[in-house]
Amino acid sequence: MARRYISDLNWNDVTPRALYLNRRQLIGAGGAALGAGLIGGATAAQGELTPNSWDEITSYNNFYEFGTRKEDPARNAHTLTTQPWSIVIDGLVDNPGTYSMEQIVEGMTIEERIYRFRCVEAWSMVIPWNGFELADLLTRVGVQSGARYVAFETALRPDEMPGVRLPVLDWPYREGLRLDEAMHPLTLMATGLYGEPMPNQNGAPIRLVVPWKYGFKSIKSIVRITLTDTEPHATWNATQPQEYGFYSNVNPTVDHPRWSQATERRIGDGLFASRIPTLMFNGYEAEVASLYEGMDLTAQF
Ligand SMILES: Nc1nc2c(c(=O)[nH]1)N[C@H]1C(S)=C(S)[C@@H](COP(=O)(O)O)O[C@H]1N2
Ligand SMILES: [Mo]
Repeated sequence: MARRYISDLNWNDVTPRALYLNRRQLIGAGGAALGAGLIGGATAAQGELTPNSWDEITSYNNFYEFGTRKEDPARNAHTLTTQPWSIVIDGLVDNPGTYSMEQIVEGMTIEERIYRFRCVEAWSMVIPWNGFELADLLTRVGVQSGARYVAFETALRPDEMPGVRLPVLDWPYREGLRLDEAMHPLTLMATGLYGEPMPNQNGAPIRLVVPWKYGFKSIKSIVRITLTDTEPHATWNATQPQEYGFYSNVNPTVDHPRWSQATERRIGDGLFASRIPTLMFNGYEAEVASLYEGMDLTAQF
C-alpha cells in the first residue's frame, strides 16, 4: 500500500501551500511510528521519495490537447473551463448517470499519495497527488458482474483546446484498464497536487493516476467512465499498436521499439546527472505483480 495521509482536503479547497506543507509535516511526523508496522511493504521506499517541485510538475507536461511540446500545456491550458464539471458514468453499472464533480467527491476520502511517475519517453518525476481511490467510486456506482474493463474519455472542446484542431491523435483522448487494475488500491482519481486543486495542465479537475504504468495511461480531464466487457479503445495503442500496447506496464526489460526503457532521466536532476535504473512496474512490483501472473509481458506489453 502507498503511504496515506488522511486529511480534510477537498477538490476545490484552496489551501495556502505553506500551511498545507506544515500540516503535512505534522501529520507525517505523528503517523510515522504508527504507520511503520501497519502498512509495511512499500512504505519505506515511498517514505524516501522526494517530490519534484511544483514548478517542475506544472511546467513540463504532456497534454496534447494543448500542444505537443512540453511547455505548451502550461502556456495554453488556462482556456479549459473546469467549473462546472461532470462525468458520465455508464455501461455495466447499477447507477448510470451524469455526476457533477461535487457529487463525485462527496463522501470520498481525499488523501495525499506520493507516487513515482514514469513517462514512456524515459523521463520521470515524483508527484504528491491528492485524490481518492477509483475503486471507491466504482463501488459506489455498482459494477455489474459482466464488467471486465473500464474505459475513460477526456473532454473534447475545440474551442478551448487548440491542439485538437489538428489530427495529431484520434480525439477524444481515450484510455482503458482491466477491471482488476481499476479496482487496485494504488489506482487514484487525482483532484490536485501539493494540496492545491489540479492545475489545468495536469488534467483539471480530475484525472487518473496509475503509478505502475507509463504516464500516458493516466488520462486527464475525464468526462466519461464506461464499464464494459470488451477491451477499450486506448489512444496510443490505437495510434501505434507496435509501439504502445494496451497494458503499458513500466517494464525495463521490454524496450520501446525506438529506445531503451532500462533507465530514466529524473526531471529536475539536471542535464549532467546520471540516469537512474527503471524499476519493474515502476517500483510497485510487490503490490501489482500478482495482477499479471501467467501473462507473457513481452507479448502483452
Ligand atoms: N487527455 C490527455 N491525457 C494525457 C495525455 C494527453 O496528451 N492527453 N498525456 C499523457 C502522458 S503521455 C503523460 S506522460 C501524462 C503527463 O502527466 P503530467 O503532465 O501531469 O505529468 O499525462 C497523460 N495523460
Ligand atoms: Mo508520457
